[in-house]
Amino acid sequence: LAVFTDLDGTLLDHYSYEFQPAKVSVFLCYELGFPIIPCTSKTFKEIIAIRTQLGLGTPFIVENGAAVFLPKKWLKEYLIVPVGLVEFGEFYIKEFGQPRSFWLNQLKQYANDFAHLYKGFAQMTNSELAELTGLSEKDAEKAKLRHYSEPLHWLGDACQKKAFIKRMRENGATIIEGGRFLHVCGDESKGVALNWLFNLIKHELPGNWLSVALGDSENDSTMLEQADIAVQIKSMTHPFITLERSKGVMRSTMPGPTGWHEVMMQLISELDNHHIERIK
Ligand code: 2M8
Ligand code: MG
Repeated sequence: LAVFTDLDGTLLDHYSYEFQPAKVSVFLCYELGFPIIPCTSKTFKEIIAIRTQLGLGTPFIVENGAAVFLPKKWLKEYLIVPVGLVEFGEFYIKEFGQPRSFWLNQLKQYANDFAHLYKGFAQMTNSELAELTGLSEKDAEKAKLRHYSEPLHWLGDACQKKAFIKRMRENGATIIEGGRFLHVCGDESKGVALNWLFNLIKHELPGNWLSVALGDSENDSTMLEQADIAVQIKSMTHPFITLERSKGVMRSTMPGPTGWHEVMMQLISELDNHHIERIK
């Protein structure tokens, strides 16, 4: 089982960014050899800090599917030869997104009349962002170090938001909603990045792989549509998002990491029974 997981509001608590309630099931995944692959709107710098805390050596997906980072060590372990990837320190990168500067430019050029209705990460100080999110100033600084997208704190009403989204769409942007912010980016998505990475895993790693995707917000819908098993984690800020998939969706009754633990324990025991049934 390859576990593709959103972080904020899913594996991490919406307010405290802690993952403690899911610790047991995270370690159970390690034991079972299930790679945990963060697929998040967070930046490279933010994930580097989190994967150290979680003890992860697996690939990860940044800024809502804009790029997949593959650790050189991980590629070597599975004898994977990186073809057509960009080299970056200890990683190889598969890029799907355009540079953030492009989107900052589009905002200025085509949505200047909306400028009073939002505040983007580029316009915020570390302490302002920390205040808005509950991140520490150090972590807020990491969230501001973006490469492919610009999150906006929306200050206008729903009607103005609709008009803004329409304008940006007309100019080639995709606007997706996370737990707190509107993200301005291109047509990359968590779903496309998941597919690319899961195909690599299926082809290069031994075993019969299934993918599970866990997420809590609209920006997770594309990965939830793509995965073999979709899990919706109850959100602290909004109701469950609508999915079009014909295959079933599992839903947690608890939010954040408590819900992650709840569903993963259920899934692991079901896979176990299924496995035992097949052996019988
Ligand atoms: C932003 O992402 C969340 C994800 O749901 C949001 O839109 O509310 C990100 O851009 C991320 O970099 C940051 O850590 C997070 C903080 O809440 O906000
Ligand atoms: Mg989330």
